[in-house]
Amino acid sequence: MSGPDNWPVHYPKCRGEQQSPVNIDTHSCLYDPTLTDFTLINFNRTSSSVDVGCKLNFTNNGHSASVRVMSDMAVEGGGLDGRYRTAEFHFHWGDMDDVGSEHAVDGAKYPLEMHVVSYAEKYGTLMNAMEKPDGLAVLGVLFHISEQDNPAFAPLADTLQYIHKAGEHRTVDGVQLRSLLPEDTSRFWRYAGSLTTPRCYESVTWTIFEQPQKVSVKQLSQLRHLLHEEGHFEAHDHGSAHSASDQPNSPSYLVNNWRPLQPLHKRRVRTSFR
Ligand code: 1SD
Ligand code: ZN
Repeated sequence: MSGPDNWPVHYPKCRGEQQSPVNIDTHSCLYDPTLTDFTLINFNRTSSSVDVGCKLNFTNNGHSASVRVMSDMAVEGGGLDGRYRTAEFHFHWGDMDDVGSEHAVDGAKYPLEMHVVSYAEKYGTLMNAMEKPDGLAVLGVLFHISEQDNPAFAPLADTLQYIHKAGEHRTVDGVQLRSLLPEDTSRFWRYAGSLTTPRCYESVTWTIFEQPQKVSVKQLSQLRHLLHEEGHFEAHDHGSAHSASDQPNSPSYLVNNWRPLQPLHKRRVRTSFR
C-alpha cells in the first residue's frame, strides 16, 4: 500500500476534517472540568492473579507491534460516556530519536507513542464500533528516552524477538499494561479525531496523557529491528527508512509507522488540567 499522501485516493475518509494525529498547542487548549480521572479496570492483572490473567497476544502485523488483550480490561471515566472495553494496544516509532510519535506537543515529536484502543461496550465488538462517531476511545502515551531501561517495557521488548517477521504471533502473560501508563492519569488532552491508518474513520475520542513515560535506546532498538515485508507497508518511508537488503521484495525494518500531523480545522483540544 502506498504512503499517507495517497490514502485519500482509496479511502476518502482520510481527507476528512476530523483527522488524527494533531499537534497539541498547549496554549490554545480549553480547560474542561468535566474531564475527570480515568478508572482503568483490570489493567494491572497478571496471570498470577487467582482469577483472570492478563493474557496478551503479540503480532507483528507488518505496520506495528500490536498486542491483543485477551482478558477483560476496560476504561471508564475521563469524561467518556459509559464503559469502553480494551481490545488492543500498539506502538508508533521512528528510525531516529527526534521522530516516531504521531501526536506532537507544541510542535515537539517524541520517539515513541503507545495507543491503547478501547471500544464502546454498547456496540459489542471493535468492528461494530469502528465507524460510530462515539465508537472508540484511544489512550495515547508518549515516551521519551531514558538512560536506564524501563522495567515495565522489558517483558514487552523481550517478546519482540518472537514476532520479528510480519505475520508472527506470540501469546504471553505477565505484562502489566497499567505500568506502561503514567501514574497520574488525571492530566490529559482530549479531542475528537480519527484512526491514524486507513480507513481513517472519524470515530475516536482521543486522550493524550500529559506525562510522558520512559524507554531506553536499547528498548527502542528492539522495536526498530522488527521487519515488515516490502510492499505491505502502510506508512511512509520518511525518506530514510532502513533497508535490510537492496533486493526487491526483501524484508526491511519496520520504522516510521507514524502518520503526519493533520490540520485541526474547526476542532479545539480540551485539557483536564490548568
Ligand atoms: O493504526 C491503528 C490500527 O492498526 C488499528 O489498531 C486501529 C484500531 O483498530 O487503530 C489505529 S490507531 O488510530 O490507533 N493508530
Ligand atoms: Zn496507533
